[in-house]
Amino acid sequence: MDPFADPVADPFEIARDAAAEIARRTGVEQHEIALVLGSGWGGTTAALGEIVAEIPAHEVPGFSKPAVHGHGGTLTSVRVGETGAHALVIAARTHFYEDRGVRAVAHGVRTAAECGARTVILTNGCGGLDPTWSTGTVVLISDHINLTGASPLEGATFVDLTDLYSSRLRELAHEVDPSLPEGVYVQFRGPHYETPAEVAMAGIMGGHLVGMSTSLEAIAARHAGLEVLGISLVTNPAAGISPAALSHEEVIAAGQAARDRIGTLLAGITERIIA
Ligand code: 8IG
Repeated sequence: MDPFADPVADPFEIARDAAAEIARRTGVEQHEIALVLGSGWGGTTAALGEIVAEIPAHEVPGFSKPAVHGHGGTLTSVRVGETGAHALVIAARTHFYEDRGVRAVAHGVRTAAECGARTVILTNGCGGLDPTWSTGTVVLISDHINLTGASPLEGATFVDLTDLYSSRLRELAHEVDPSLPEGVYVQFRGPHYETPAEVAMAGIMGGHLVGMSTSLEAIAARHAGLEVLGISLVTNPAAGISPAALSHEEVIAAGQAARDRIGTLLAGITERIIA
């Protein structure tokens, strides 16, 4: 039974239950940072450090079995590099298009906050609008345009989204790799990819990346008091940017080809943030 199917259940209480279960199963009292791994990023966990415990996500309140091939379905506690700090790696994202509602979409970052995290790194695979961004290009998210028409927040919850994608954390990421470009992420509902006309619209609006995640989670994370870093892996040129059709297989292959490089990058950034 999906706890988010009950309209009177408190989503923040479900996040507290999830955090308690994670602490019990991992033996780790506090996870100082959380990472949400999107398409293409699934192979990067081991690069972050020593794996302390790996939990099937559906055994933790509010998380479900993965809906998509290439999305892991695990929650992993990692001791980061040579530090004593722990990262919670969430390879169990719920997308808005899965129709479990915004509470399920926000659950990962709310659980991270309840686990003691101060920072969340949101990663994704996405389409790129810049034709010079070849498959495998990593882009720091500087801002977003949320085209889902939804919010993870309910009622009169007014949250400031200025500097949502922390300029401080982007500077730290640039210390690890000064060459990383930045771009505006445009979240569509999906699950279909865009038409070329929609991609052209995203560009006119000021977007550089198109995807189906991250924006709603970033809003929920800010509301939960987390500092947010967003990192995109361009797994395909957005529709109409290249003459080729889009496929999910292409996305998975791009992630596999980039695995070691993006694992090293993610580990470097995570250590820099914790230090
Ligand atoms: I991976 O081109 C991946 N996810 N909306 N568009 C959208 N989502 C994506 C894309 C893309 N590539």
